[in-house]
Amino acid sequence: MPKPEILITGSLMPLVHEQLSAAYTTHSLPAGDAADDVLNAVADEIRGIAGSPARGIGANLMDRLPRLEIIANYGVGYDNIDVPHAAARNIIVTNTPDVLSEEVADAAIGLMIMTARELSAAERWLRAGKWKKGYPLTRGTLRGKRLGIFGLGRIGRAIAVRAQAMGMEICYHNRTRVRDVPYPYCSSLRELASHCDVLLCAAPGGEATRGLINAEIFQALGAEGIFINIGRGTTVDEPALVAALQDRTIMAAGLDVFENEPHVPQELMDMDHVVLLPHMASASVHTRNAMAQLLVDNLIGWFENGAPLTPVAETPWPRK
Ligand code: A2R
Repeated sequence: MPKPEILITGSLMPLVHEQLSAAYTTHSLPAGDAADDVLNAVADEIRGIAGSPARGIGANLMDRLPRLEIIANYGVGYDNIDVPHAAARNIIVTNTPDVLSEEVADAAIGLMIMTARELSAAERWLRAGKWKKGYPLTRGTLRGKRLGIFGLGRIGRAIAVRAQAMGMEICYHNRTRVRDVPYPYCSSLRELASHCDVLLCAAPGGEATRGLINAEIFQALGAEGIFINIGRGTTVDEPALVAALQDRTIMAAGLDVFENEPHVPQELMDMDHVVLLPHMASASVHTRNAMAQLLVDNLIGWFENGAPLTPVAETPWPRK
């Protein structure tokens, strides 16, 4: 039997390249026009994709790969993939849940503290030699504050546990109420925003959440409110967020994700009451290796044992 041929759509952790090239025939998909040369040469043989989150995998690419069976995505979010199209073609999509939840939750808490207590602005102040002038007391605090989590899934729950240990009250909004948590449920995002002091987005991207966090939500969060996003930038109406920060509709924001990465609007760069991170919540060597290993194990599980480890809900295995 010839080895399965795998397309790698971007630069991934070294272990992915090492393990996949040891077990399979691999092909890297370059950026730009050079991609066509690779596809012209190998498209008919590709049975699996190791997917970089930085690259979209749309219907066009899938339909150039007639033997494609599985797309193993590097990341828990998979809004870079046209999953309905994959499902329609019986292509399995896998992601990397759980192995990053604690790391992302750590980063979310760090970002929340940085934002409320102005830690990065204070460090800039010190480095500018201004300590003697005394840094102003921060208006923001997490003492006595309520955290509203939009997306109480694996990551959201890990954040809630930490925030509760810090003395914060928790409330949340999902489409479906979670039965096994003690936190109050808000039946809409707007209700959540008006009920909390810190609104934290840990929901997935994609069409179902696009632009949901908009001017109305910032209005509901209010002038003492803080917005934190470690989910996806597309969930936010970014111009509305810029306006809400500029006119102080909300107090501050901490953002690890943006609508059009790696582009960050200059207006956000120019404001001191915003903390900006380069989509790095899961980005430790430890956790990225765990994610990379799960990606590889999904491909091995499929090609060696006929069962992926972590298929996404839209492409369940065994098939329904
Ligand atoms: O709505 P539900 O009951 O399916 O709850 C999910 C919630 N969620 C939403 N809530 C309100 N409106 C929506 N349109 C909506 N879509 C999803 O987000 C669930 O509680 C949560 C997602 O949790 P998990 O599926 O366990 O994902 P995980 O591992 O926590 O990662 C969340 C996201 C990733 O998709 C990446 O974008 C980012 O964090 O790294």
